[in-house]
Amino acid sequence: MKKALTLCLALVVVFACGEAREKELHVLNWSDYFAPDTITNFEKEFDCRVTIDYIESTETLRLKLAKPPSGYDVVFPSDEVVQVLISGGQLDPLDRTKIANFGNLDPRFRGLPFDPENRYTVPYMWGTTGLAMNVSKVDPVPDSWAVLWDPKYEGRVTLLDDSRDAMAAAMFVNGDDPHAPTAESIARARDKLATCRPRAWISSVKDMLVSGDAWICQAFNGDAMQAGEAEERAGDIAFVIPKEGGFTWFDNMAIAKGAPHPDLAHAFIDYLLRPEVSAAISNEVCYANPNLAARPLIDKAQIEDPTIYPDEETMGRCRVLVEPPEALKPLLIKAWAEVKAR
Ligand code: N2P
Repeated sequence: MKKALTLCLALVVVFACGEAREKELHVLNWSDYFAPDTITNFEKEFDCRVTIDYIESTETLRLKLAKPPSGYDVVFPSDEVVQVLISGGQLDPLDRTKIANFGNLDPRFRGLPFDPENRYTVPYMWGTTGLAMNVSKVDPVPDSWAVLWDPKYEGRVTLLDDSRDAMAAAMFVNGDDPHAPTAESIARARDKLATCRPRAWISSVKDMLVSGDAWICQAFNGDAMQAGEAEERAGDIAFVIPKEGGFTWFDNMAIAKGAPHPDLAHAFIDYLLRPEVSAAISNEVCYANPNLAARPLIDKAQIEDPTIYPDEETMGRCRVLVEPPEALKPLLIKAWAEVKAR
């Protein structure tokens, strides 16, 4: 009897600990990428605590997930890194029976080439990378990446803290193709970046644009829009895709390998796919939303805004930056380290 009691007690303790562990969720996401109540509502409904770490670049995400288990549950990788994470065993496959709201997604955004059966990833938001600027300070509105090197704006520009994006801007200015890098074009981009005097290498540019510290930023379209919505900057912020070209990207939700709280992780992804939750996020963060069921709830002004949903001509000038060939990766890493060390 005593033995049986002890066993029962032990089971209760194990069960309770398991439950307690399920009450936490560790998220790794880009900044300014949820609505103010997205997390608090989830915490209330699922009676749990969510902790969020923020990434500034795809490299940061790659590093944080490099040696599973990373301790993260839900992570938000961009298209370019998904295949590397899958083949490196850094993501756990999704259990789609736990993501009933997957069906809310626009079929056009399902099965994208980096995860053709959505075994590991579910689309979150998509957007473009171009130039955000404060038009009360920048005149005329530039149409080229070259403005980042204009001495008139020295110390007032920022570049993304991401080797691919920053090097790509330099490659465009050098007349090189960022979609087909070579050892020579990487060296030229490094030298070009070395002559740039940015205020900061930063990916979350909203605050610097709003405060007026930065006037021209290599930026994601939604971050520019968010800055333009701040009272201090109303009407001041423009976003352009330079004539040389910009970038399109698709961000995703995924579960990190060995995630400590897989059930809650699935519940979180499913929650983020609810039409009202998803629409509230894009209404706040101003990124294009692949959730078809959310569309009727998205502000009409957003749906009609070509900065968020670009027209065909603009989309034609934007391309997805794909992973560089393996052989060039060490060169890119070294070149970037040299740029940042200056
Ligand atoms: C959100 C940044 C979007 C991430 N602030 C770009 N992939």
